[in-house]
Amino acid sequence: LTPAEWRSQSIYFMLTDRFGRSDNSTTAACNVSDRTYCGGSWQGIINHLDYIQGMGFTAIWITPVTEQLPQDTGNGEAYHGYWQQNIYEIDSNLGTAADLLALSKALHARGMYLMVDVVANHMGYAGSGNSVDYSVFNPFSSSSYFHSYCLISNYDDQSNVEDCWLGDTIVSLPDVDTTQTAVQTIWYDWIADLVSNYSIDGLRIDTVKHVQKSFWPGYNDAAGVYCVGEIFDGDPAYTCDYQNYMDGVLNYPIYYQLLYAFQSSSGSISDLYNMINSVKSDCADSTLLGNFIENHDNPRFASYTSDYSQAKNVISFLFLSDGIPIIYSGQEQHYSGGADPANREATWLSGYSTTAELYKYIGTTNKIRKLAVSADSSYITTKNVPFYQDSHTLAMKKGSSASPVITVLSNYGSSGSSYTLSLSGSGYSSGTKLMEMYTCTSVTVDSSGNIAVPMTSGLPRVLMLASSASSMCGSS
Ligand code: ABC
Ligand code: CA
Repeated sequence: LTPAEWRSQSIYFMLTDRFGRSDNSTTAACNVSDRTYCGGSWQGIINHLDYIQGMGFTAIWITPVTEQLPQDTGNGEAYHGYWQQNIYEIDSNLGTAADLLALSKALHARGMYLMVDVVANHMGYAGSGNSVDYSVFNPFSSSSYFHSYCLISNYDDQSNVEDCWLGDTIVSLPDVDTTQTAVQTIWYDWIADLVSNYSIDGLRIDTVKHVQKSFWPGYNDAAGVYCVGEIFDGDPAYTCDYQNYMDGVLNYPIYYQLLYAFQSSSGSISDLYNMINSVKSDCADSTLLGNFIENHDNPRFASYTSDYSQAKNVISFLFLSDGIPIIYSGQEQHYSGGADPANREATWLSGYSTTAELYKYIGTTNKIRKLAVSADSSYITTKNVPFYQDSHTLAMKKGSSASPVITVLSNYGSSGSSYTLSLSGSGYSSGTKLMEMYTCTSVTVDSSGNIAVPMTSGLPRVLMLASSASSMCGSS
């Protein structure tokens, strides 16, 4: 799938080991602090595709599929998939090659897509950097394929970040010397084969900032599908530059400001407002970024605030601003685990409830976004414009200038009062009939061009042309 085709998708991300089990158990124990395999599998994902599609997702992103270090280390097992030793075999803890292929086919049969996480920066070894037995790796079975051992010690020094090793003295992440032509050839051939063998539609690329930039265009080309890179950094100037070397990047700059703005009613709306504009100007194309508020490396949103309205505001932002929305499995169940490994709860322990409040909210929000895409052919490529802010409220518009979708967010939380926000600056002319999509409330633009937005309980509001809204709200 091309970058242009990915723009309108929405992605559900899971650790394969933690989403669904082949036996469909909803009670099998998974003690996150053990950091061991809990029994999730590719077949388990196949078994629960209705649950994912029921929220409106059109794609899934799964953790790496390659064969991992086999030990139970002081840091646990390689259940997350980022400690590979043999890139030509798959992790048998997660299933067989036939199972992975079956997952790809099952998705395609539903018109859905498969994104796979891949690692080029390192392999994994149970032991300190001085003790590595390189013969366990396939390929790269000698130290000559690697940068010499040093742990990353200074994130402000880019050559230290690229040439030294991630990991610690318990599990080393031997750092592949990606500047060697022979290494580049191996990786480029490998990624082309992986994509073709499993009919993969997109890639999430791990540890992008730990590899020299010039490595990535060749990798992205060889993959031949949309690639979104992980650059774990909140500075838009730093992170966006990588979009000059691959199709898209995970939107860490927005992640932090979105979290800070909505984790409490005193969060800064203006910092988020400004960051929307910074990302738009620093990134080559903000509509190809991957938007998220949770992942397996950071504490869950609900660990910062248990408030459902604040959780809904960040979800609405992810879906209705520029970029591809990504929801991390368990977010729809309002899971609240803190830092790694607590944020890696098994989804099956929720019983896959489809009546959970955020499960339903995500479904509605996916519908609104799909409606916006189908009603306005320029919606998905037109850049989002923030146009109103006060200390608790942000309004933004996206789509054709004649009929943008307007999203109004607030950080008051569920105890927020009911009031009418007189919203100016939308660009809609007086008399235009709009529909508020979460409540199906009709609103007519007044004679001064203002919109009387009915706010309550800190909930998000989304307005679009009433004439486009009939499939969700009936005829107006
Ligand atoms: C293991 C244990 C954990 C233990 C940890 C020390 O070691 O399991 O319990 O706490 C995998 C596993 C992890 C495992 C690691 C290391 O391997 O999933 O459980 O942790 O063995 C990716 C993946 C991630 C994966 C790896 C490794 C990479 O998403 O799941 O981890 O393949 C760095 C990397 C980033 C990496 C992340 C975990 O570490 O750059 O690729 N993620 C700063 C740095 C970042 C750094 C980040 C976290 O800290 O700049 O580069 O990410 O360590 C903002 C700044 C940011 C700053 C943050 C903290 O603050 O703008 O730059 O990030 O304001
Ligand atoms: Ca490196």
